[in-house]
Amino acid sequence: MKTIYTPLHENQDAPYEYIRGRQVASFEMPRRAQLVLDCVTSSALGPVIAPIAHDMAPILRVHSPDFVTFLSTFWEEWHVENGDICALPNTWVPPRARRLATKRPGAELGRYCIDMSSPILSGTWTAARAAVDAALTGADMILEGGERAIFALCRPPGHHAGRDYFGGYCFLNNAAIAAQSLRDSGKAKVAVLDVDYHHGNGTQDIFYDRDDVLTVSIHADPSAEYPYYSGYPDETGEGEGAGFCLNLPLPFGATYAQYSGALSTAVARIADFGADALVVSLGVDTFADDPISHFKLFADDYSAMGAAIAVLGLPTLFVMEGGYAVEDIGVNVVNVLTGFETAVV
Ligand code: SP5
Ligand code: ZN
Repeated sequence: MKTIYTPLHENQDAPYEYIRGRQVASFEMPRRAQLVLDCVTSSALGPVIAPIAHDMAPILRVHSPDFVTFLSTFWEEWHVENGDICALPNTWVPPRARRLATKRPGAELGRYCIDMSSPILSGTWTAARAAVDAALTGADMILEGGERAIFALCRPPGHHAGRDYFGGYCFLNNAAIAAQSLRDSGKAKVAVLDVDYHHGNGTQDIFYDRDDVLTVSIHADPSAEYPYYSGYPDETGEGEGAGFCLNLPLPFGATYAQYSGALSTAVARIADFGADALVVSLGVDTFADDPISHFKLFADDYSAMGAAIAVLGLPTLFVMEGGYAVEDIGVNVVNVLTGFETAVV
C-alpha cells in the first residue's frame, strides 16, 4: 500500500489549546505525523509518495466560498493587529443571531470556529491545503484503478470541519473532500467509515441530506464526550439522505470486544449500501493509552480492525485523523493498514 505524505504539515504547530479552562500544550502536533511516517517507513507497507498539488475546485465542492476565503486570508488580517499570537475565538454567535455583518477578526472567528483547540497560525492554510492534496492524490490513485488501497497521511486532521466551520484540530475536511472527488470522478456510491474516537460531526453534516455518500461513525457516546452536539443514534440523515447516516456510539471503557460488534454493524451497512469506494477516517485515539480518550483498544486490535474493513473488498482510501499517544500511534496505524492488506478476502 502506498502512503501519501508531505512535511508541509509541520506548518501547523499549535503552541497550546484550552481544555477545561486551562491552557495546555496542544495534543495535536507535528511529531504525530512524523512518527507515523517513521513506522510506515520501517514497515513493509510500501513506498511513500509526495502529494500532487490540486487547485481549489475540489475544496469548494465541500466547503462554502465564504469559509474558504476566511481560512485562506484570515491570518493576514489577524497578524496586522496581533502579531504572531495564534488566533483563537473568545466570542461565539448566540442562537438565533446567526449573522456575520462585520469583518472584525473576533466576529469572524466566533462565526467559523467551534472550539478553543484549533488555533489559526501563519502556516495553517499551507498545512491544511497540503493535507487536502494528500487526500486528493490518494483518491486520484484509487480512481486510476491500479491500487486497492492508499494511505493518505493527512495532518492536520479533518473530520470535525464542516461546510462552513472548523474545530477539533481540523480546518478542511480531507476525507469529505476526497469522498466528493471520488463521486465527481465516477464512483456512484461512496461510503465514509469513521473509526476516530470522536464523532465525525463535520463529515456527517456535509453529507447529511445525500443518499450517494453514506456516513458511518463509531465513536465515544457524545452525551459524555466531544463533540457533544451530534453523533447520537437517532441522527440518520434527512431528505434524500434519510437512512444514509449511521452513528454507533460506545461507552467510556469500551474494549475491542464491544468495538468489534459495532464494526460488524458498520461493515454490514456499508455492504448493504452497495458502495463503489470506501474512505476510512482513520483515527487511533481509541487506543487505551490515549491521553484525551476513554476507549481500551490495544495494538493487536488494530490489526483485527484492518482485517474487518478489508472484508468489504472495496477500493479504500485511508485518511489519517486523530490519535494523541504520540509514541504509539505509528504502530497502531500500521497495524490497521497491514491487517487490511494481509486479510484474506
Ligand atoms: C481529530 C480529533 O481527534 N480531534 C479531537 C478534538 C478533541 N478536542 C476536545 C478534547 C477534550 C478533552 N477532554 C478532556 C481530557 C482531559 N484529560
Ligand atoms: Zn479524535
